[in-house]
Amino acid sequence: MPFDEKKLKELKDICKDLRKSILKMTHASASGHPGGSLSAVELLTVLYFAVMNYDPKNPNWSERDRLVISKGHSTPLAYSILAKAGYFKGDDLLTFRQLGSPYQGHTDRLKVPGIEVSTGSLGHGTPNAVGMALGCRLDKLKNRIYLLQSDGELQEGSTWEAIMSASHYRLGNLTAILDRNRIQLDGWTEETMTLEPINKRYEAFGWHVQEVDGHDLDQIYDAIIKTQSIGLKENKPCVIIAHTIKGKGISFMEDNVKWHGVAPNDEELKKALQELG
Ligand SMILES: Cc1ncc(C[n+]2csc(CCOP(=O)(O)OP(=O)(O)O)c2C)c(N)n1
Repeated sequence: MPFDEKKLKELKDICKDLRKSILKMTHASASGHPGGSLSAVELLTVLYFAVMNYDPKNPNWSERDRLVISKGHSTPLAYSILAKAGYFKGDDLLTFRQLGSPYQGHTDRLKVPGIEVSTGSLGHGTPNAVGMALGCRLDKLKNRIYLLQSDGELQEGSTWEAIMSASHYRLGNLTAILDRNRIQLDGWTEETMTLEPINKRYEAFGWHVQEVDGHDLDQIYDAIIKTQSIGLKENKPCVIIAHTIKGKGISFMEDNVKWHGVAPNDEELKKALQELG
C-alpha cells in the first residue's frame, strides 16, 4: 500500500537531508565513499523510518530488529541515518574519518551505537546476518534480521556460502536487500565479474526473490513488508534486488565510477548542494 502524502513527504525530506550530510561529511574529510552511500539512501530510510523496530535509547534491546550493513564503506550514510534515528546527536559528524573520531571510514560496532556488526572487508556481512538470524530464532525472538548487501561483494565466495546456508536453515526471519547499483570499486560489475542472472542465482540457492526500483519508497516498503509474511509462511530467506543508481541525486556523480571513493571538493560540494535544493 502506498504511503500517504504526509508520510511520503517526511521520508523524502529525510532522504534529502541524508544526501546533504553524506556530501558534507565526505567533503570535510576529503575522503570516503559518496557513490554507494547515495545509492542506498531510500533503502535505509524505509527500513529506519517505516519498518524496523528499535529503541535508540537502548541499542542492545534484545527484541530489536537488526540491520547488518554489509557494504561497510557506506559509513557517511550509516552514521547520518543513525543520528537522524536518535542513536546520538550527530553534531560532530564532520569529524568523520579524523583520528580519534568515533566515525571511522568503515563501521565499528564498538564505537558507534546502532552499528550491529563491524564491516568493511566485503563478504562478511551476509555470514554475520545468517548467524544472527539463526541465533534469534534459537532464542525464540519474533524480530527480523535485515541485511544490506552490495553487488560487488557477490563476487566473494563467503557471501554465497552464507546464502546457501540461509536456505538450508530455512531462515524465514532474514531479509536481504541488494543495492544493485551495477558499479563496484573501479568499473561495472558485469565487466569485472558477471553477476547476472542474479535473480535466478538466488532462486537456485532457495531464496524468495523480488525486484524493485531502489529509489521508489513505496516499492521498497511493499517489498519489505511482503518478505515478513512470505519468509515466515514459506520458511525461506528473502532477497529484494533493488535497482539503484550509484551517486543518485547528484547529476555529475550518477552512474560515474569515479565517485565510488572520492570526495567532492569545495566547488563540487556547492554544486551538489544546489542541485538538492
Ligand atoms: C574483501 C575486500 N576486498 C576489497 C575491498 C576494497 N573495496 C572497497 S569497496 C569495493 C567494491 C565496491 O563496490 P560494491 O561492493 O558494489 O559497493 P557499492 O558500489 O555499493 O559502494 C572494494 C573492492 C574490500 N573492502 N574488501
